Amino acid sequence: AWKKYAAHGFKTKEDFEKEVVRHVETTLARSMFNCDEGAAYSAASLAFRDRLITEWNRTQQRQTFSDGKRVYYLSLEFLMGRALDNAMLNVGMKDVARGGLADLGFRIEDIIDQEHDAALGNGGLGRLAACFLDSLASLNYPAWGYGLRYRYGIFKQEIVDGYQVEVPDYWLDFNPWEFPRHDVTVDIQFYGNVRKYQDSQGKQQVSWEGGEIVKAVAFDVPIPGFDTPATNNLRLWSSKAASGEFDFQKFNSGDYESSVADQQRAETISAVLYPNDNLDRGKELRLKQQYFWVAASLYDIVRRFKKSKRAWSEFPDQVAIQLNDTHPTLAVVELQRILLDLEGLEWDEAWSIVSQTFGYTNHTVLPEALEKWSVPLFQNLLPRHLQIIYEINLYFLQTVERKFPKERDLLARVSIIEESQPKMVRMAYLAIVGSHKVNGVAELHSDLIKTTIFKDFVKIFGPDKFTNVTNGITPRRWLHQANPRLSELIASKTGGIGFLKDLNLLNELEKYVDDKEFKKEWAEIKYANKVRLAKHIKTTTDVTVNPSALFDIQVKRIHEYKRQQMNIFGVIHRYLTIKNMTPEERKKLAPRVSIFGGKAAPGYWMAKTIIHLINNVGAVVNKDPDVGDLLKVIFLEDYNVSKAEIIIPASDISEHISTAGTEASGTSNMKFVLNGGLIIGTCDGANIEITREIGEDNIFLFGNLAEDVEDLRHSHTYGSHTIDSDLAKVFEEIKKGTFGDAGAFSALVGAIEDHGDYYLVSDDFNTYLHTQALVDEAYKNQDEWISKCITSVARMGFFSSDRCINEYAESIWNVEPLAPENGD
Ligand code: 26Q
Repeated sequence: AWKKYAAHGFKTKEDFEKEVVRHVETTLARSMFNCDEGAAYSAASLAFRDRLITEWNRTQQRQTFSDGKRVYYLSLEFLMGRALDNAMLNVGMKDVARGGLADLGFRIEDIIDQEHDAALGNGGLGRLAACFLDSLASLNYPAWGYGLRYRYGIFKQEIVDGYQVEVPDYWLDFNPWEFPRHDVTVDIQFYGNVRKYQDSQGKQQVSWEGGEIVKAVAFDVPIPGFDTPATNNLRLWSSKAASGEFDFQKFNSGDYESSVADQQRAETISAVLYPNDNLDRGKELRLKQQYFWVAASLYDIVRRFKKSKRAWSEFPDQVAIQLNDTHPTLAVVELQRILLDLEGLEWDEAWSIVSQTFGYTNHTVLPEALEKWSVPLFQNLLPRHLQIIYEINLYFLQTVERKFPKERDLLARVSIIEESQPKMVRMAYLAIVGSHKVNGVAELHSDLIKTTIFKDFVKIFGPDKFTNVTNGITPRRWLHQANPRLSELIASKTGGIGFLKDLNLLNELEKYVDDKEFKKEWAEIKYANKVRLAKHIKTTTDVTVNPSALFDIQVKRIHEYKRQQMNIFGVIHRYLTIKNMTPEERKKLAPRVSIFGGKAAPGYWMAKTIIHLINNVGAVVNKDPDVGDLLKVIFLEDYNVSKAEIIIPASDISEHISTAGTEASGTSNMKFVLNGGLIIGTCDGANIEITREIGEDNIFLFGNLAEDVEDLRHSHTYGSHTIDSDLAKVFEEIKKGTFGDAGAFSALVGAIEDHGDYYLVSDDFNTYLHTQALVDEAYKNQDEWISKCITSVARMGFFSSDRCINEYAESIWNVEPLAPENGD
């Protein structure tokens, strides 16, 4: 199958070279004599892009002619990372390109490295959307992604004197992977008012009038599937002033500046990705972004449906729309508005179509992350939508009342409108009422939402509306692309690269758990990956680390619930222990490199304090001659997708240590294990299912369970809260000023000592240290350690995003793959 599609790619490296030269000399208008790596990257990308276009068009045609159901994945975030390497591997032409580039005097790695990440997301939720696109295309599903084309993605993080500094990520200078569709535009309305009137037939009509119009312009990004010609589309909307908006009156009367200001105001909508993850702050511009994107996407989806000339009742048979968290929930209201106000359907008929079309995925139980919008803000920006929400709520509450008469408290609890001051629209409740399925992203999380935040809705709708789809990751990027040598070794033992499409084939590796030669190669690859990361650490931080040391990595967004603070307190404890040892005792210790990475939301002061502490501890530890190689502490600047591809394959152990019940799933846990690293973690999110799959001997679990968290918190507040004695010693050292001005860290320590230790750092600290000691011991027996790694990788098949997407397709979307025809 691999070779079958080669005809659509380049036949030889000479073919490819020719295309690169052509693009350098014509598209880029440069001469080959001054073709630098940047130009070579652009030309190579254009050459691959050209190859994708044919299949992209054929895929769209195939979808149109087959006239079947399509899936639309609505996400405000798509954390795509780099495209060139991925395109080369998915098309299966990387070796050809390597040869061609070499002939032109370039190393392919250097060319790949020129690309700026497409960083249109914060973290897990955005990267999940990107993995899903890869699986949807690779499995031949007729699917579209819809998102926003931010001019600025997630900020670039710089570390200055130990502090995080945010720098704008301007990434669109030249992006060969997007196609502007200046002919695909939608006018989007905001503000204005609602008028009700009787039409000539005496029918009640509603019209939304006045306000302002902003134009949405489509930009399309091809999504190549792996080992299939199927190439799907990711459509990103960009905002600009509607033509009428550019006010010629003002312009002619000399008020040039204010007409330019109007222009800029329109462009502001798609200007910047909000850098908060797991935190809701009701900013009007964010709501504008949501409506702008949702309205443009629905217009597009409805337009496509209408071309088929089917009855509206068939809409849910043709269209499945998945809401990635509550961010696109306005789509529910917008579709109801289209059917009601514009298409003239009756309420009940429209609502039945709407609620059969949508599915809603929840990604969090954290109360501060649950989206709410103030009613006055809504009223001003989207007056008609607010009316429709009130009506949806009225009908919903009436059915609840009928089913559970006398339960007045229940009505107040489940109302989409929170009766607060000001009143608030609860987006998660709206999403539940407007969808036919609601899913969590790991078993524990899906159980938790049913028993806590959405408990009342399970009672109202019954348990079948709520389901679980455990997250997954694409093995193409997170194994084949990030860890080519390991992928090659696995291919050599499992009968080729088939495992990249059927990850359960990894099972074959269990045969080699005791194979000396295989284990030697395995260890060599891990070591080489660590050398590669050590080099990166040296060039970016100027710290020399020993690749033979145990690499202990925690990379993810910085959040108190993810407990990077517990990790760094543990590191301080290790440092103090080393300082108190005799030279003989030190010789018995396993050298360790503690590596951190991740961005803090710019307004999240406590998270920034954690980064500051990590850097200050590093500054002290890394230059202490008593410690030497035994401990190094590294904070890697600007963690992103392309850096993850270097970092993850180099881990011996990684940390997934959230307070039990707080991390919905986690997905980097899966990436680390798939790359032959072990994990230390709590019984939270997907860690639990990872344990079930790989076996509890192959994971270092510790800490209190989710079911006990509530009682522990209660006892902190109403009982006596004594701090773990080892943690108390760590705090003493911080307070002495060993790691710089103690005042800088008083809030971090105070949150645990004086303010209830909401995330249970002290409760879990002792077992965390104890478990880290077990890790040290286990690492000393390399032979057994490697066996654990191999066994774990062999059992990771379940965590492919292909499995995950097939589950969505079957249990939520009811869509089938559309295989390319023979000879296609
Ligand atoms: C909400 C309102 C206003 C502004 C921003 C937001 C916002 C933005 C991003 C809220 C949440 C997010 C992102 C959440 C997220 O990344 N959640 C993670 O999703 C992963 C994929 O399911 C899970 O693995 C993680 O456990 C979960 O934390």
